[in-house]
Amino acid sequence: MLTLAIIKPDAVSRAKMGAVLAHLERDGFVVRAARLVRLTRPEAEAFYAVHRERPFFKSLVAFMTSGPCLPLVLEREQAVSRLREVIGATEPAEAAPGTVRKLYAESKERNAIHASDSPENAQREVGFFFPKAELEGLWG
Ligand code: FUP
Repeated sequence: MLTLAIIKPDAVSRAKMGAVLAHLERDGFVVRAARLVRLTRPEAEAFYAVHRERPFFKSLVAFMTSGPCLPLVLEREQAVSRLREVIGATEPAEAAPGTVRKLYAESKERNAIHASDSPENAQREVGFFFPKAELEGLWG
């Protein structure tokens, strides 16, 4: 099973990309695709379109376009639900000990990592960053 993660600009700029990736690999995730990208404003707005009406939307888009991030396609058994467990709560102060956000996030906005929250969203989000041809064979 596949899911989509993004190591966010705060973790990349603080040189925590390798540590976050190692954390995920230790938990059994295998990287099937990866790409260091700097999102444009329209791209970040489209990715987070579901939050368009929320008060934090503008700030979130500014943060997500502030520097490069690393979208990843990750494979593992129960990938979607397991990755959500491994990253921890959105607000790092509330995240369980040992989770990626508890270890590496700075705040609710600058929270180090994104993970798809359902298999349907995983498929949509993988397609957002990785052209179909690149993933041929991955979806089985
Ligand atoms: P999550 O699924 O844990 O990434 O959290 P949400 O989908 O609820 O929110 C998406 C992103 O919006 C979060 F990663 C960070 C940002 N956000 C804020 O900046 N402030 C908030 O109050 C809620 C979310």
